[in-house]
Amino acid sequence: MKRIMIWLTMLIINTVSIPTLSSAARDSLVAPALPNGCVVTGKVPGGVNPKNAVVYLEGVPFAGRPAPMHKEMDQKNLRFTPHVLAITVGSQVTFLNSDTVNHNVFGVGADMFDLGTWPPGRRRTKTFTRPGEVAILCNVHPEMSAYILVLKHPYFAQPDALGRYKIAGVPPGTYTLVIYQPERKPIKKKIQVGC
Ligand SMILES: [Cu+2]
Repeated sequence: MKRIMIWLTMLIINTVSIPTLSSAARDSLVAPALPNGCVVTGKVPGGVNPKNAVVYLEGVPFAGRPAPMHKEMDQKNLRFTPHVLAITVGSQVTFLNSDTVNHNVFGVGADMFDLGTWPPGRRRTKTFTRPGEVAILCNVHPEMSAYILVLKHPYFAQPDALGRYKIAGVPPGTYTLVIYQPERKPIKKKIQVGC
């Protein structure tokens, strides 16, 4: 309970307006920024592994398609890296194979696909056109798994190693801040954004 209170307090303190951000700050933590708008910052609560979390806002009005991204997911030491990846709908993810064995990539969930099996050093790319959670699996190694969260808007961020996040370009309003973690219930909190 105490931990939750600390987190809520931090959330309130940290939900402040910052009219401009340096491009370096934007690049490190922020999803594709929109011009103007407010910045929502905070820190995920203890007990949440920052590497496996995605923070996003629900209920922000957003028309049209968000800017597509191009990300990579590696397969190294029989693991997908990163384990959790957040992208906008329409984005591409290139799957690498940095191991010395063949790997396969297929997806289950919001998008069902099979990129097949390929040898070390090769790569294959998939465009994600359906929003939602996609579990990424390898049929050569059943123990391998990862998650891609495909979002219809740019109001999300993946926390840094310390759990800090920044979501930029948010219009003023009342929204639900969601901390997504695969295979766990999302943590939700109403927040007021103003700047
Ligand atoms: Cu594999």
